[in-house]
Amino acid sequence: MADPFYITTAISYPNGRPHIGHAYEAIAADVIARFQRLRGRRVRFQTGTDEHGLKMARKAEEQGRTPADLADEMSGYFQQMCDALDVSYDRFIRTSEPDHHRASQAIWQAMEAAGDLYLDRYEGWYSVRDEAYYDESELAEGEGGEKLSPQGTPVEWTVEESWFFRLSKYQDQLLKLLRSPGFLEPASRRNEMIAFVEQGLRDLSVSRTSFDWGVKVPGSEGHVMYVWVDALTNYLTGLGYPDEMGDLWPASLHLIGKDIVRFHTIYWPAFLMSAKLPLPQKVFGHGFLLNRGQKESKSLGNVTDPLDLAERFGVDALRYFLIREVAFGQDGSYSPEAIVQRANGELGNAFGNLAQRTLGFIAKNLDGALPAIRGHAAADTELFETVERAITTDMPQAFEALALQQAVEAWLQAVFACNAYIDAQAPWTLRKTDPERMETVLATLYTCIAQLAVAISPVIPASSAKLLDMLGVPADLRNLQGIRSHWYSPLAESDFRLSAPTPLFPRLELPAEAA
Ligand code: ME8
Repeated sequence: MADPFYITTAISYPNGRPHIGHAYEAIAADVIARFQRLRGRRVRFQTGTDEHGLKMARKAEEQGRTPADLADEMSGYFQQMCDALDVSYDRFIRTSEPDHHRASQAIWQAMEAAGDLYLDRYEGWYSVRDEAYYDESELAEGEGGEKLSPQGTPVEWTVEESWFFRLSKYQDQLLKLLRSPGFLEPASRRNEMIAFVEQGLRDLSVSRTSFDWGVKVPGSEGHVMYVWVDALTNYLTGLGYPDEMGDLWPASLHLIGKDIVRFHTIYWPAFLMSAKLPLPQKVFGHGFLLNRGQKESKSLGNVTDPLDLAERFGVDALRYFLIREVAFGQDGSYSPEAIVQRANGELGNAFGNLAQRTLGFIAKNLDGALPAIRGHAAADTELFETVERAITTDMPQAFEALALQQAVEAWLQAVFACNAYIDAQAPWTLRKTDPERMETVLATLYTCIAQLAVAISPVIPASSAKLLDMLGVPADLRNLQGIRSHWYSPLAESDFRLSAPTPLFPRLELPAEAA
């Protein structure tokens, strides 16, 4: 049995409704989780909401409600988004849940037992938007002369009694970790983190006393944990920490956005080192998704609800677009036109039509009976080899390397090869001239289409399942092992009959305002 695979997304702040960046991260993680399941690995996939901290407390105050009430409402939208986008999580964690408070207090006590926590006074800059402390030297100046964090958010001067974590003690170990290949990807994000550690780490303020919306510090009246201490611990909570976590820890992959790499590759490993727990195998910082090249914001009035996009264009069209369009790790841009163009051109014309033509032809001319393979011509062998290479080598290698866009490109090349084959073999002509050859051509296409449907299922799960249902491929064959070779013959000999296919990817029209 291959190693189990534990994947997590960041947990989102439920201080508002989910935006396209949240959808992007959840979908990307889901594609990776589904690919690993397809490979036969035991997968655990966790996502959720990060409900504590000053940002949540202030937003609730602004709205005249309690933070718990705000979190309850908004967390529901995040979970609904995941469900609507076919995100196959095993646990949707909320950090307000009792088992999470218990886990956070346990890791705190482990860090305390290691001698890594001490009480002192914090004086410095804090950004509520980032929930982050910054050094004076990191700050920039805004247009009106005000101080801004490196992320461009406002900072406020904070003075409080606080617990501190001995981050400085872990400097050398962290440098070694950051330099080890594979821990932080893409590699382009490594230098910035290495430089940050090299300039010297200061101990980290890890509790607050000026508000109480958080996990209580054990044995320290009036202190709640700094929100990132509890937030990061969510990755352990979901596995049962502090009880036995089974074989899923350390996590195989923490998938996060580029703005929170520091928390995941410096603070988190240091907390784990202190608590004497194994370190995650990989942290991947994906890029940001922009709306026509611009950051979405209320003032620009370009905030898009991801569920509106899914409703307008279809869940699978949106999922396909996001994975296909953006080189994973880099920033990307989306627009209705770009979604429509990819969906119509690649899903509709290239793959959907291929399936439609082939299945329709079999339904009409062979009464739905699966054609028999009667000997191979060179063109058939060549197509089989092309598809096989895509689904057993190129796509898995790309998915493993988290080169998600390349995995889809490899798939698309194989789809194009099938289209070239159907045009060259012209089964509609063979029907009259050589019906036996026609059957072989259709059987070849049928096999390749089923294999390609399985291989792309992590990206477009619902359409893929619909197609595999139409093709009559049994559930136990819908994995990379199951469709390897010779799986077709028993099916062709069974009395399964294809029905006339229904369209998989209805043609999308551009919304009026964009056309
Ligand atoms: O950072 N494009 O929560 P969050 C792509 N609670 N990804 C984006 C994005 C965009 N435009 N905007 C945000 C937090 N993200 C913390 C995480 S983890 C223990 C705690 C990503 O709601 C962002 O990078 O601000 C992060 O990975 C995720 O969305 C949640 O962001």
